[in-house]
Amino acid sequence: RYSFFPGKPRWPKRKRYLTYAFVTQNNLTEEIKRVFARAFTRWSEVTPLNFTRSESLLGADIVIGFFSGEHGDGEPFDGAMGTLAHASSPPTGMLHLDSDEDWLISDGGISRRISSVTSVVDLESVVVHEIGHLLGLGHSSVEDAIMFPAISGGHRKVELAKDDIEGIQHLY
Ligand code: TQI
Ligand code: ZN
Repeated sequence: RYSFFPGKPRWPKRKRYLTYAFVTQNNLTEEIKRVFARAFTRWSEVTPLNFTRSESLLGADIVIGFFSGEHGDGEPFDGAMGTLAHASSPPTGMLHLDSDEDWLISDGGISRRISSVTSVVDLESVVVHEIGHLLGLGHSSVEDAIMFPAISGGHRKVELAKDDIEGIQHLY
């Protein structure tokens, strides 16, 4: 079953429009930005929340970036595999991804790697999971849930399960 963080933190009721911005030093392609847009849409379809991309980092509710190793938040990334990404719980919005993963970008059936290391990790799958954390969901014990804390290498799992939807609709 779904779970929440201690104290059940969530974005405040008055905030139905959340903005997200990408850190500028990453220079992400539109193709990669579309992966994030699709992942946000999966959650906005089942909640009253709306996500819009902001060109300005200042004032953005959610800041997204790829980082390698130590990157200033006390939770360094660890190279290929191990930790893939981490996100804060509401009402802080940071989504960090480990740039040392061999991220798989699936867009319209075409898959491509953006880095050169060994095991591939599907970017959209990880982003959908991390957005769940950003919105206040903890891990789920239901194996086919997005919030289940395991995913097989190269596997794509992007559709919210009934359990994810029930969890997020309990919060929003
Ligand atoms: N990062 C962990 C995660 O997002 C960070 C974490 C560990 C965590 N314990 C936690 C977050 C407890 C909230 C509460 O789960 S990760 C997956 C998996 C990771 C793991 O890099 O290990 C996904 C990121 F395991 F589900 F596949 C994304 Cl999808
Ligand atoms: Zn998780």
